[in-house]
Amino acid sequence: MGGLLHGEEPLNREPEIRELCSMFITEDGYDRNHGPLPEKKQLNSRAYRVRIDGYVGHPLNLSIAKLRSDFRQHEVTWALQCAGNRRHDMRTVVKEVQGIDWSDGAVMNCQWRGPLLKDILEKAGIVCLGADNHFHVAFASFKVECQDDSWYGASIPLSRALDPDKEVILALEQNGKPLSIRHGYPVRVITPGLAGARSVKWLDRITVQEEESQNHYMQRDYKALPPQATDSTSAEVYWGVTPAVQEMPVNSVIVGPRTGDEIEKDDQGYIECHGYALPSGEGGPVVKVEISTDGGHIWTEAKLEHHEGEGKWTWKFWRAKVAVSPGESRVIFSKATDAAGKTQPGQPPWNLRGICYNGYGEARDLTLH
Ligand SMILES: Nc1nc2c(c(=O)[nH]1)N[C@H]1C(S)=C(S)[C@@H](COP(=O)(O)O)O[C@H]1N2
Ligand SMILES: [Mo]
Repeated sequence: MGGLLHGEEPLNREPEIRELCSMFITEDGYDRNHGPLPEKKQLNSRAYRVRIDGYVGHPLNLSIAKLRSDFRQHEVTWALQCAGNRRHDMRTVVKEVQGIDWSDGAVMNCQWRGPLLKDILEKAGIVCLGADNHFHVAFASFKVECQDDSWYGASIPLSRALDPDKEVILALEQNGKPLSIRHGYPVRVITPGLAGARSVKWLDRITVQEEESQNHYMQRDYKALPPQATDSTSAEVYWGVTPAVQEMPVNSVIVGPRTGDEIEKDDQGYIECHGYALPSGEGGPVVKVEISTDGGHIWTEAKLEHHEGEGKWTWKFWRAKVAVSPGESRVIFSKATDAAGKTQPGQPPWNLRGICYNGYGEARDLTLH
């Protein structure tokens, strides 16, 4: 495990970006933890149970064996990302923020496999709540104490959980193998399109309820506060009125060259650049990536690579040859657009926690020979 270690306790790290992007299906994903990893003995897959309760006809306690054998297994490939991915750019391009200094590697494009949450809720006898209900499905893990709460939790709208097109699953496998402890063994929620914070690891309990999860990480973190919240004190009045982040925005990152690189042009005066792009939570796949070498005036379309298993939730690798005049302090921007027409803004509004940053992808301070 190389890469950029942001902290050992709790474990927070991201792979080196070029290594991360050397494969379409990510093997060594980033780690984001708000508390310690549970101990192996807490995760004995024979004793493990997931409780399903709340507004259901008959609460269930499902073993891992049952999750595997009593339900159809569904596979989805999704680029799971932390809402704090690219926080470094918001901090340096816009203004200082609070939080781990994630670069561009808090994302992993993996195959996830397990039963659909919808099938499990139906087995528990989801109570008829009417089409326009505003219920939520809350996920909780009580295995370890977190930094700002005694447990970890999140929720998603019930309507999303029941929509088969949203492919919300309880993942038992990642890339064809049982989950690793780091990524939630023996079972984690997988919520394609949403902030990674909603994909609760070491899942203990699923509750259908009227209100959102009341966990700290749902109520007082992972919210894009308005710019008027400039420090912890001024943020106080905004936590309760700002919606929790769910869908992630369309995004792109330049993986090569990187900020500060020195590069040589080819015989025709071009340089190669490449990177990844992510669709918005609602509108994948990415259908276009454009590159600008003049500060965002003229854009050149990049080539999109095709990979087996790509789809509406996956990332997209892109590659472009662009002309850049020789000299120092050169800047390249990237801009992605998805099938729904969602496109990256030059600079999104600043928010205190530096989440959901999706300003143009960028490589700055390039020296060109
Ligand atoms: N139980 C638990 N689940 C959790 C977290 C956590 O700290 N504890 N972190 C969340 C956040 S903020 C993210 S971005 C993802 C990270 O998943 P990973 O560590 O597998 O990359 O898990 C989510 N699920
Ligand atoms: Mo996260």
